[in-house]
Amino acid sequence: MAEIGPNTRLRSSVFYEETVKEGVTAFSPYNRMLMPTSYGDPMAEYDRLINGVSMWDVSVERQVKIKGPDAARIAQVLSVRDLSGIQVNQGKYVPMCDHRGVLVNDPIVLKIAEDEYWLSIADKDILMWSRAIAAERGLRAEITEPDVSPLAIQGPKAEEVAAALFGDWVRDLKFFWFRDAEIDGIPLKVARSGYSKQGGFELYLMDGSRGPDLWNIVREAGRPWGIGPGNPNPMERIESGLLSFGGDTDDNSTPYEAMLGKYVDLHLDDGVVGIKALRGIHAEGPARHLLGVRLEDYAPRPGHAVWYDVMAAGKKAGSMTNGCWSPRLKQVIGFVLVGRALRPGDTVEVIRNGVATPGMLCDLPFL
Ligand code: THG
Repeated sequence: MAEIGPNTRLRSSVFYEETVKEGVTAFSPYNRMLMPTSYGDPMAEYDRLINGVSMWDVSVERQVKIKGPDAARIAQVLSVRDLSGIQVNQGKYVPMCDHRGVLVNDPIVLKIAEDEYWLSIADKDILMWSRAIAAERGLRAEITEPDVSPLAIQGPKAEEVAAALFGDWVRDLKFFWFRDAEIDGIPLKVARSGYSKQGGFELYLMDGSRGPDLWNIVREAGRPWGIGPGNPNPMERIESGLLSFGGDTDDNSTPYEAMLGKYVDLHLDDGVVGIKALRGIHAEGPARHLLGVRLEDYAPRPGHAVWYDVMAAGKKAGSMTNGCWSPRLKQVIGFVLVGRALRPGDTVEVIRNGVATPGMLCDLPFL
């Protein structure tokens, strides 16, 4: 087999060696790193997430650390959601837009201290973006990528594993809130969060040299509940209606077209990047929207497909941005990005590898 990197343009996860020992079989590029996307048995990985507990190397969710007197203002200027009420030790899911009101990211913003915020980002260079916006505005803060690597524990048994690791206080953590913790001298922030609707925690590892130690400590603690490796699971996230920035969005997607309209606060001041454009887009009504589609395809098939043509009344009406076999609905499902004229209940055809499959549009989430 051929080798790829690692080098300065393809950074290695601090959990990389452990994921290799676990038998990782696939990766996806993300923030100039590789995110594990399978360990070779998709149905077992899905089952652990739905019924048990799964541990994920999500260190590709890099942190952009903003520290300095203007940190709060910089976080707000970059976010189209009102951050004025955020408390220290709280996170919020926020859309970030460019000056056109087009999404550039959907991070979790963590308030670490009065003068320190982290943006826990999806795939795009927000370090460069943040530095440029802050400098152009004359705002004062250091903006860096810290040595922080999230490890997620997800699934209905995740709370048991987190309680075994840290104590019962984790049971009282509210969604997106976090606390400092230490295990075997490893510095962490423990948050109730994660990219699934099955519940769970994220351990923000703050010392990359301890990556293998942390992986093995979590693996051991989770053994009674059958923990095993997994990853942000395409089947579960599609069933649950979670957005994949860059997967379900393109270079024209606004928050209103990406199910994130409820996180836009149009009353924010004009200094917030994109807010003026969003006021106009909101008044006019967005051109497209994301809906679900249920295909007349009842054959379980592994894998996960993206950006197929969607036809309505014989004309191209948009794209199916993702699609998968749904183990719980026992049908192929996906998201479609289509014009606003198309509504739930309408029928379409999705062209996959030259073959048209009929389907019906529906609301999200599926489950
Ligand atoms: N964890 C961390 N950082 C991340 C992600 C993560 N950065 C990038 C990416 N994922 C951001 N995307 C999401 C998308 C959805 C959610 C979290 C991160 C999410 N949404 C809930 C929902 O839609 O129901 C709650 C949102 C709310 O109402 O506030 O959890 O996974 N560290």
